Amino acid sequence: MKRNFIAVFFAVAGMVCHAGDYFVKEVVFPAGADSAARVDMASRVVPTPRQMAWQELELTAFLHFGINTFTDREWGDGQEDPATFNPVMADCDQWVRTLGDAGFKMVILTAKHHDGFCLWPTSTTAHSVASSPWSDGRGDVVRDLREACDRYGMKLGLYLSPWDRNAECYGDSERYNSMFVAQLTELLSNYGKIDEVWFDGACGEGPNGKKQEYDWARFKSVIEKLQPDAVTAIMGDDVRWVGNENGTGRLTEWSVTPKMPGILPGAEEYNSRLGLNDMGGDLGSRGLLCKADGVRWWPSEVDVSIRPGWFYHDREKPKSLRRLAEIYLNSVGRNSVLLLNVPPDRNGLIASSDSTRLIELRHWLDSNFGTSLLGDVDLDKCRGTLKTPGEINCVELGEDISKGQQIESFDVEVLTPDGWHKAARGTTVGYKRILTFAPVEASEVRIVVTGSRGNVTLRSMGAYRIELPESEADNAVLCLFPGSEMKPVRVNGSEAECRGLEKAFDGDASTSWTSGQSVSGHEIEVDMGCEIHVDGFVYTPGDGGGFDNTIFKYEFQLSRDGVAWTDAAAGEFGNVVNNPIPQHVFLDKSVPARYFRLRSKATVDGSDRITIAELSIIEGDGSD
Ligand code: FUL
Repeated sequence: MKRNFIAVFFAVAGMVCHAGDYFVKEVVFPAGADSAARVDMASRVVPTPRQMAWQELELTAFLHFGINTFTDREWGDGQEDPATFNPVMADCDQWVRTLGDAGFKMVILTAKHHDGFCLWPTSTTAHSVASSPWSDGRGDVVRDLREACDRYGMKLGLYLSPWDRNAECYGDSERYNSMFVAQLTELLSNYGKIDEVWFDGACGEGPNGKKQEYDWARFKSVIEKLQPDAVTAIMGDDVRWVGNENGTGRLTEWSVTPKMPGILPGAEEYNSRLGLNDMGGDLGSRGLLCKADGVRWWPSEVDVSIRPGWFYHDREKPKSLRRLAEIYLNSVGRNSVLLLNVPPDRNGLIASSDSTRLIELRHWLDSNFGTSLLGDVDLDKCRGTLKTPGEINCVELGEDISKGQQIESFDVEVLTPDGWHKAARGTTVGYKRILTFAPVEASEVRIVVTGSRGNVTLRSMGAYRIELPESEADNAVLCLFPGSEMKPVRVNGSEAECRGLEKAFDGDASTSWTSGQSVSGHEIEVDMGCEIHVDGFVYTPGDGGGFDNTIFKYEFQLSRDGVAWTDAAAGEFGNVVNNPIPQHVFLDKSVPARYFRLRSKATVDGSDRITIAELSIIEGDGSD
């Protein structure tokens, strides 16, 4: 590999250093660089010390806690009464102890979510814990968590939502940016060492449709000044969102990517020119390098909740151990850091069902990955000998990323009693890659690198015989009224428009119905054929959710006779765009009805069509 290429590089987004043969964090390709030069330069991009420290954490935890915990919502609208917030038994020690015992190395608290309610007594707004009855208005969740982290040797990160649905000045860009900087300054000055600052990408309109223009450069400089060791995530340039909220990393995951962080000027235009988006499958191939202006070390973080929603909801249950084990393999095992959300409940405690699940996860990790079956390992030769010949079904590999990310493809070969046998094939490795395969009797394992950008240096190699936990259902079973009994009556007042709507009731989320066009919203009216007690409904967006025709604002009406209607619920499917799980809406009380109407008042992308994969009615027994 060429090592004598003199690169011309410059800062796109602040500091860039050149350490010997390496480019720390980023490099811009010189004009006219050919593909070999680009690949060579990309292979010499390495993480900053703070990115390296972050990557080594592997397991980090999110704590979504706030007003939504008490209002049972995912996105508050900022109109909530601070009096609602009263976690009478709040115990940050319990949070940190639970997560520490499970092996998590950092916790990130939602100091302020989109509803604008601050979990610390800020001087910037009255919409905070200081106006709540909790601890007579003298409580401070950030302080309590800081102290607990210090007691248990846990790192602390903070989520501060740029989108603020409470701030009166939101949308008045200058004024709000100053308020946000003041909030950031309080958090980064008064609570000790902060290791990650998490800015969400969600951004809505301010009052009267005003668009808030964030001053990302100013926010970044506050962080650099007050917490220079903190990585900045998502709307930051140290840590990249993996692109989904379901716990799945890419099979091919390049930490070196041409994708430009959204906080940089011109990022949107540049990324779309290169066909790069958060959810894209390819963020780092050679083909992309050839089109790019440069690349940066911007590794992936997989954020996912232990429960269906981000905030605690009584009716939801934690994911099964099987699912969590898969999430580990698909995140940490795919060159990402896992950020697992464990939301405290209304008492201010991590629910026992969740802490039990976390302990199970720890046991599963220890018993499956605690000790490698390899004895002698020669990392230079990429091979290892089993302490005792036996069955294996998993290999774990790591590159020494202080020398960049090199491997593009590799085979895992094992020496069986019948000779060498190819057990698995992979693409990228990066900091850590875990591959599983059918159990095979082995005495030696070797990695055959079939494609690389530069010289490969392995950091670790292990072999295991892992056992995935038994599959079990993830969620509480709700009583859903049979879809086969649903008779569509009208769509937007027309019987003809009901065509195909049965796909929304067929119990198969892989089939969906899409409406015709209508700029004034949509209304679906359905006859269930008999009167039942309706407790709520479940909307499953079409094909993976995302932006396509997904309903955002809804109204739900019920009727006993199809003539007189009552308003049963109205609201928005908060966060449906990022987390397109089935959206459960529970009514305040059970309502007897035979007919229902679902109205879409707005879609997430402004589309004039709606798509429904499934629409179900939650049937109650008449008791509230
Ligand atoms: C999303 C937010 O909108 C969710 O509410 C949650 O905080 C998640 C981690 O990020 O984009």
